[in-house]
Amino acid sequence: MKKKVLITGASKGIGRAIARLLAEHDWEAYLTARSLDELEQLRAEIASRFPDARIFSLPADLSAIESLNSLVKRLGELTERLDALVLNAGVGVFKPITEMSEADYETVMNVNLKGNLFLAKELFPFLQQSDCPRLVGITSDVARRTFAGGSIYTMSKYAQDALFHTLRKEWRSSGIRVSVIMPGLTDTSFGGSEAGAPHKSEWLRSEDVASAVAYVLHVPNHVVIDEIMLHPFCQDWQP
Ligand code: NJP
Repeated sequence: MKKKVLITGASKGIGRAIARLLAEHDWEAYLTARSLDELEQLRAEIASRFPDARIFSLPADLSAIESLNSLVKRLGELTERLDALVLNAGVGVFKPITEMSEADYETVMNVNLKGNLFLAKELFPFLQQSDCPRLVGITSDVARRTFAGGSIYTMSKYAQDALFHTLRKEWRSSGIRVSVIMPGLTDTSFGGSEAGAPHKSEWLRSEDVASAVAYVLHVPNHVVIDEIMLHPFCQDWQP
């Protein structure tokens, strides 16, 4: 029986790499992000490599509760069970606090916090149907450090860390193993930047973070990996 995973932010970057790797490991994958075209392109690519793959595109805007609820409804028409939930979608706005607007705050918090919180809440019944459910949150090393120009994004990642730690405590009695992965600089198009730009050549690849997710999901049932922090060696990380 294939294990089933829902991956948020699967259209690009790290989420896309997670989807590819878990499909290689024969997971049935439910992929969500706003861009249906990119999800469908990924689904087609995986299907061409693995003819037995079961991949579903479920577009949704996680910052909008109606869209999130519609995603959960469509998922419920396809499956009652999830063995894993990978909460990876995230956005950032980077500028000094003196230039931050309320709209910037809402852009970041509505995805990174509200979306994660309420999607986790709505998918709890699906996870309960699994004999070894796992939740993986992709946060950031900025859940443990601050930097100038990163106020709202950093606040959201510290708060995500608190959310996942709370979920670990609240859902332990339901058997849900909660893991947090904190990547450092990763070569994606995050924040509207250019993936593959020369200055990112030594950064983590999306595939490096995906490997950490696969590791966390493939440990024996009696094991839970609480946290993984990974950096490119070129990043001199300081708390
Ligand atoms: O970013 P990117 P990454 N509703 O921009 C989706 C963390 N991280 O892969 O909606 C639903 O390539 C978006 O899809 P779409 C970071 O904080 C990264 O680098 O179609 N989905 C896309 O699939 C984040 O939590 C770095 O545009 C929404 C995905 O989110 C995670 O890693 C460093 C959405 C973002 O893909 C993945 O980021 C670090 C919405 N409203 C932590 N808005 C790094 N890259 O350096 C966006 O420490 N998405």
